[in-house]
Amino acid sequence: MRLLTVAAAQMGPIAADEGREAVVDRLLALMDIASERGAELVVYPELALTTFFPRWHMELSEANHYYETEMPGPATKVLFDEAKRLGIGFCLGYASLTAEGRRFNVYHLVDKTGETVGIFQKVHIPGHDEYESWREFQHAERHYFEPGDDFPVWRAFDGIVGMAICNDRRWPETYRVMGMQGAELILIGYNTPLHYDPDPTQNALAGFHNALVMQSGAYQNGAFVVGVAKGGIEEGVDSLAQSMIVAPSGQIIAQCITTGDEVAVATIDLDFTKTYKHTLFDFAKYRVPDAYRRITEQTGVELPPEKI
Ligand code: CDV
Repeated sequence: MRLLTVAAAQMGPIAADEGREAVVDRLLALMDIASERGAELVVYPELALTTFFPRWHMELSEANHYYETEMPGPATKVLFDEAKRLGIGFCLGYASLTAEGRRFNVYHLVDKTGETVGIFQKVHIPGHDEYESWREFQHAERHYFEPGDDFPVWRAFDGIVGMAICNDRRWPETYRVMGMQGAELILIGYNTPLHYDPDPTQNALAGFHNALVMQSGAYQNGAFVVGVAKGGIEEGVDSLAQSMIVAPSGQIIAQCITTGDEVAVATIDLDFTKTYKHTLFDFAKYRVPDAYRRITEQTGVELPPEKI
């Protein structure tokens, strides 16, 4: 058995004028609760240090204060220090502005000693680039972020760990690319408004779709998934909560019940992934790459070789 106690540290709204120090205090409080409940890894949401600023369209230069230019930085170092003191790892979502001026929506995985394991850059950037006046609120992520181009996995926490951010979770290849690298634990942070302007008929299905994609991704790749929301009404926009921990069976084994700051904890056995990876989803035995290649030849739609 390879037991690991993981915590989904859901957050309620972060106000636009809530300073980094106040937000980090909330993250520390969640970390302490997770640690008291035995967690060895605490997972925070997407953009966990700021409000979800892509709901507004502004000049990039006006948005710079929403980005981190270093991690840890002056306000976040205490999080790394406390994690090291408690011997707990964490995964933190934030907006990153690199020294070269590149902007990414990232997830940063830190081990129990406070050392960085890896940084993932969100691949599927949803929404739009230009201001769109017909929307109730903007979802201008394509204005604020460029896409990453890979779903790597890392050896950490005695297992194989991958990361994804929000819209990535709706795409099967997100899980499959990591699954093909043996991912046993997939960490996902999200901010999902309950109102979807391009097609409001989907509004009532937000919770269903959230569970559907994460439960399917876990099951079809024999992996645990930890999905963590920033929920509740933030700057007038209501967002889905329902953070959850999903087993390779596709079953939800822990779930948040509020829309605010809350911790859901589960002790998982990473060896349980074999129950699916070595049976129904034995990729080496049952996948038929030639069939995918034939489809590619017939349709002309090319898949990169590593994805088939
Ligand atoms: N932050 C996100 O990526 N949100 C998206 C939008 C499209 C609602 C999501 O897939 O949840």
